[in-house]
Amino acid sequence: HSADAHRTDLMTITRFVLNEQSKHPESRGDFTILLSHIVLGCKFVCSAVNKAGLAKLIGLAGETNVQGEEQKKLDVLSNEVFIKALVSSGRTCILVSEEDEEATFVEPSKRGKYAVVFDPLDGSSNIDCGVSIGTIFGIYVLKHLQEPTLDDVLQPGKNMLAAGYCMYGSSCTLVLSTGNGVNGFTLDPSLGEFILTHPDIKIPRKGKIYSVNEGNAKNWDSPTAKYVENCKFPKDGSSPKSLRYIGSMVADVHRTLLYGGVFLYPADKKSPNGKLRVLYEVFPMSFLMEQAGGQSFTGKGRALDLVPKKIHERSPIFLGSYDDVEEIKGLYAAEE
Ligand code: AHM
Ligand code: MG
Repeated sequence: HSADAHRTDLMTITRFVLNEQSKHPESRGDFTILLSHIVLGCKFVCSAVNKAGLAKLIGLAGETNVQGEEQKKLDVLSNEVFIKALVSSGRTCILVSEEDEEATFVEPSKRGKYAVVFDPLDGSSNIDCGVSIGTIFGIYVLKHLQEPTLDDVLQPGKNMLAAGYCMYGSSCTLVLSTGNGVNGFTLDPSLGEFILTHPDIKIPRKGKIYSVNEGNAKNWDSPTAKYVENCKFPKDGSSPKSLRYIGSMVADVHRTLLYGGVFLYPADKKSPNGKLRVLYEVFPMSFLMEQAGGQSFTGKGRALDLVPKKIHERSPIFLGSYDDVEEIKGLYAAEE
């Protein structure tokens, strides 16, 4: 591809997914329609996040607006936008959002075959200081179209059809896998389109970065403590790893995917299941990691093998470069 071809022959996310889906003769465009509704949600949230700092200054956000109406918090607003976009796609039957205690069952007249699990605005504690935040999503397809039940989403992550995230950072980046590798798209604000900018992302086999909230070290289990000690004081003569921790999963995982290394949110004595949620945080990110050639481990086994019993269940997670996660698995195995 010449630079000029890139400039005039734009691979939008819709075109990319249509191309991919056309390889499946049974595909009738349903997935492309679903995805375009997710993309709409991401564009909306991106624009709202970009205006968040300014809106505060001119009184659009905060407690009340100029009309004296209560303003919705950005995470609540993002959730509403995604729920409405997904329902109106006519392609979904069950929605699980971090923001809602209960799953949403779509009314029969608007029902389709996909179940979507998502965190509409992850890392929202970072909004007020302008740090990158994101949306995470995973998609299951229901085999039978009878009355959907919660069991239809309480499935292992390896059954997901697709997963992705959108990061609202210095640019707005959407990373997607439909089970055939990982591709990254960047929003061109002047076109309002996501353009393929990171084709076929592969995570480096070994990385130089570890990413963890070290403030929890006092309560870590011994394999986690040993691993982080090895990162800082390697015993094999290699250089110590760098520590990078944003505290925003999408941003920390995005960096890990591109630069390599590991991201961990382990169990600790206070939270024996870690912090991150299985369905809409651990699964989608693990799906992407595996599709990019990395691994994802819970401390007990492959993350995508987990079978959640509740929609908001949590799990410890260690994900990233293949060799680095292999080392963590070795430390847990030695413990047994
Ligand atoms: P949230 O869903 O309440 O935003 O919490 C999830 C976030 C992740 O983005 C991030 O990886 C993690 O919490 C950071 O947690 P901590 O502040 O304990 O390090
Ligand atoms: Mg979250």
